[in-house]
Amino acid sequence: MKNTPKYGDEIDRWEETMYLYESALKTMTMKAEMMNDEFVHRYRYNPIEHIKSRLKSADSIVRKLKQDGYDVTIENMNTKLSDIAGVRIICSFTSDIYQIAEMIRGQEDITVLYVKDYIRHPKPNGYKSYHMVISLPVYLSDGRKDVKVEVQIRSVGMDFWASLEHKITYKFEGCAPKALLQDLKACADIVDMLDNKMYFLNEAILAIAEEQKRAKEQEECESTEEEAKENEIKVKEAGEKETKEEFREKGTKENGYNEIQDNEIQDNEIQENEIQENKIQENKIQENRTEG
Ligand code: 0O2
Repeated sequence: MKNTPKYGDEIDRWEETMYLYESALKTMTMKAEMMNDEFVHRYRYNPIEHIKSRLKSADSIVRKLKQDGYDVTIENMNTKLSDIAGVRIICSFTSDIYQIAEMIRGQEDITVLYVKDYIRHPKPNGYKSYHMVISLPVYLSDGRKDVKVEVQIRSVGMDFWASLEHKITYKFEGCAPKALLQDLKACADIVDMLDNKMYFLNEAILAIAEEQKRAKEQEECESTEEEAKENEIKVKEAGEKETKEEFREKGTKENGYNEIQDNEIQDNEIQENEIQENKIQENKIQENRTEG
């Protein structure tokens, strides 16, 4: 690294600064993608619908600094603005938003500088979103730099409303007619209701799926138990049969018991049966006589 020129020697500070923000943006986007991948891998569920990222344009940076009463300098740009690098994470449900925020908070190399919860505390115009301004490290050849990134986490519904609201109100440069603003607020309330309905619908679907999974597991468990019992009986029967055969074989070997003797036993059994039948016949004749 001895002959490597320092950044300031080759490119101006603006480009270096923007390079840092761009790197931080890539890192944060990748982190969000990996969080989603982990969810899919662990729970077969993706809480993130999509991720958008943007670097604030030079025009917007200058406008915002002027608007807030600051001189347009790189120093002020780094210290007074928090959203030069912005990542927007669009989630399926409101509950996913807080889960993703927790996961971001839990990352060791991320420092949460401040949070603005416009979901629990919506803006008067109806704007809802969860904002986190974080700082994460970017590693350069001459060391580590901590860079600010604004992360906006919101639902599909909230994003739909904010995009259209931005487009509509932008045209009026802050002087939109009151009726239009009221309509936009009414739309925000509808979006809110839809978000809630979708959330409860999803909860109900998950509960049904969980119940079905449990029932299937129970069924499988019961059939395995039944199978085990059947197998036990089969094993027992096979064992008894084997013991009888072993006994017979043993007898053959030890006592000179042979097939001829086997036949003799069968003959005895037949004779015993005949005697039994004769007795039954005699009893019947006796009964008939008594009746007569
Ligand atoms: P763009 O073009 O999206 O970048 P801070 O940044 O915390 O010092 P600020 O700017 O008041 O102060 O922060 P805030 O309130 O968190 O808003 C930052 C961003 O949130 C905005 O950036 C918008 O993207 C979004 N936002 C905030 N309020 C609204 C709103 O009422 N409607 C819509 N559609 N978006 C909103 P920029 O720089 O304004 O715009």
